[in-house]
Amino acid sequence: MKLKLAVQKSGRLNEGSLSLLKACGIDIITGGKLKTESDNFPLEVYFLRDDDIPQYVEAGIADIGIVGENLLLEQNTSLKVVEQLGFGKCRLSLAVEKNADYKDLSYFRNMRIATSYPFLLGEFLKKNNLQAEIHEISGSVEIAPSIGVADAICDLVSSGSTLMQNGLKEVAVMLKSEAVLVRKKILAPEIEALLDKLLFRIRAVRKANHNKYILLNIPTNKLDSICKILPGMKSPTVLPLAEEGWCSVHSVLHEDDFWEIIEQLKNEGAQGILVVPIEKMIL
Ligand code: PRT
Ligand code: ZN
Repeated sequence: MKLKLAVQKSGRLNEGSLSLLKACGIDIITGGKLKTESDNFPLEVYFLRDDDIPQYVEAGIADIGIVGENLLLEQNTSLKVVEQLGFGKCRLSLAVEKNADYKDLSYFRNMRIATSYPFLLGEFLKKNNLQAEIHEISGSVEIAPSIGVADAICDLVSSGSTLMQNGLKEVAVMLKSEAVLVRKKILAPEIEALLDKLLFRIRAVRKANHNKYILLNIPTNKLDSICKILPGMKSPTVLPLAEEGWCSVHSVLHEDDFWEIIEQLKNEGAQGILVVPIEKMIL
């Protein structure tokens, strides 16, 4: 039995999905085919348009899939999100013409808003008690205001450069999104076990991406105060240096605390600080 995974064939989530598999030690042969399999993990991969992935998983043609949360919410499916994957990050935002006199959401009252996300936009307008005209278009939403078919847009934004190039400004963020792993509600026990195995690997990779291995030299008499600063997985590893009165301390830092902790370590007299990426982290 094989676990069947649907990923985007080409587009913004394709590379991230394939790199994730690679980081999990799963080799697959890619090359324009619609279906491929791994020779070192019981996995079959289907390459599809992102819009079709939720239906394929709901119908059980694939057991799991990788899609943007934005798409999942727009399609309003019953699929369960098993894991946030940390790539394909973007936001669904409302944007208006750069020179527009925008103050608050009431600006959108009775406006024509172009979007490929009519469901989410409709919900957002309802929640904010706004009546506006939703103009659904499937691509190049950002040119709608300049050609006069809409007054504003609701679209995905990541760097913001597309909005800028089209003379628009982002004025409200409706939701934040990233790629997620979704699953069919009920799976055969053997498939469920394969999914657990894959998830174990994905979590180890994701955890490693959020952490850094740190090595530093300190005067031995500073050991106590330095150990209080370093969280470590259990407690830091301490090794004596050839030079009398000095030791080397090894530990793991989370990216969120990283700069803060480095600062404190330097203030305590740490020297020769090395920071190294971690490939996998299994706790
Ligand atoms: O062919 P297929 O149907 O599979 O692909 P698609 O063209 O429908 O989707 P694709 O590849 O564009 O996007 C797939 C998913 O990537 C989306 O559903 C999001 O979850 C995620 N994602 C992340 C983005 C962006 N960032 C993004 N910036 N999807 C689209 N964009 C577009 C946006 O629509 C706008 O046109 O990029 C432009 C804005 O980018 P910036 O960087 O200029 O702000
Ligand atoms: Zn699509």
